[in-house]
Amino acid sequence: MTIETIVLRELRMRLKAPFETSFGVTQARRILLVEVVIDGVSGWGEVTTIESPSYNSETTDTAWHIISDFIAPRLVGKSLDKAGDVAALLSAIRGHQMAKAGVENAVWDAEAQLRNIPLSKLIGGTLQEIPCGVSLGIRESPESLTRKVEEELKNGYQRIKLKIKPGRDFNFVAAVRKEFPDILLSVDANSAYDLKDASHLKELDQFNLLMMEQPLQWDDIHSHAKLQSQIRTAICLDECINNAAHAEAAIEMGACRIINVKLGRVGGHTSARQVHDICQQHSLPVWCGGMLESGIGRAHNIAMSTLPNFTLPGDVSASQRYWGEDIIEPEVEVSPRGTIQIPTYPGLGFTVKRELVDQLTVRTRDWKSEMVAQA
Ligand code: OSB
Ligand code: MG
Repeated sequence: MTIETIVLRELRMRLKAPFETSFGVTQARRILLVEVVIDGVSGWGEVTTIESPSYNSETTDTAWHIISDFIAPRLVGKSLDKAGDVAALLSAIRGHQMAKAGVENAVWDAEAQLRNIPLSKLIGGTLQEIPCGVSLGIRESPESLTRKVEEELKNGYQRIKLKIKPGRDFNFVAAVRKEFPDILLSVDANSAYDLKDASHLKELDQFNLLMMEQPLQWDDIHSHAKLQSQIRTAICLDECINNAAHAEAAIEMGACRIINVKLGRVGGHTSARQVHDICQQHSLPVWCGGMLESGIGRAHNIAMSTLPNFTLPGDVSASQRYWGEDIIEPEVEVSPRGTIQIPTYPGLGFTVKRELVDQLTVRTRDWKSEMVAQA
């Protein structure tokens, strides 16, 4: 497999509705797409950074810089045996997992197409369909949140996750739980609390939540271990886990009982598989997190979610919840039972709508290997 060309594109895509987390409101996304051409075949990846360094330390612009100045020049023209070799070629670049993942995952898509198998098979996936949940942004009132939960339950989603922050937590969760006593319900704080809030967070124990996601600092595993020993609700780590070593440390410290795997945050399919395996060895369930992705990132999430230890419903939901028109065909659809069928076509199993991608693109940069340039 020779990497002939790498194309980096930035797209502007407007969300159908604003999405509020403890760190801010998102309305328009700046999406980075990576296209790699390997032995004549195009593979696609998405860089899942958000616009500001408020989820982790990466942004759309840091990823553009790292891919442009370090990743693409290192990879273009290289010959590889398999996509699994990309991570080692990039290991001298510290951090920047989302930038690396966007490129590595494009190579995975290309390899699966070249081998004529679905990407889910190439990475070792076994599930034929995956269970889906939704992540609901912070809303103005407990009543409007409860109505939104009702709507998504009617759509079939198997698990509801509520974004919370100080002042928008107890009453909101209480209202939803009162109306829906038996649903799988969880909360995600995106690092909005402090260990000093332990007794406040303990109040949420009464709502029988499936989990409480990343209540404390984005990079502080140790404090989560202290909190987990004081509350009954299972802690799920998101922001804290960037690789398999972090997962192992968190598990051994007792910092969480569940881990959310995000392909971008852990650096791509190779690392995601390692995080998955460590959790499986310790009997910890995992699920697939989301970053308001376009269809391309969503398709990669679907493939990853077929690994056998993805036993809890993920945040991978239908394209039409986010976009007027998604950039893949068919769009991602969720069945009335709250599941996504795994595509059986080679690679990602969805077609990229190139014309729409071109219309939405605001900047492009490409790298061609010398052999292609001379031809
Ligand atoms: O913590 O899961 C998160 C969106 C942006 C940043 C962080 C998170 C999220 C989501 C969105 O919860 C989930 C989705 O893509 O639907
Ligand atoms: Mg989260």
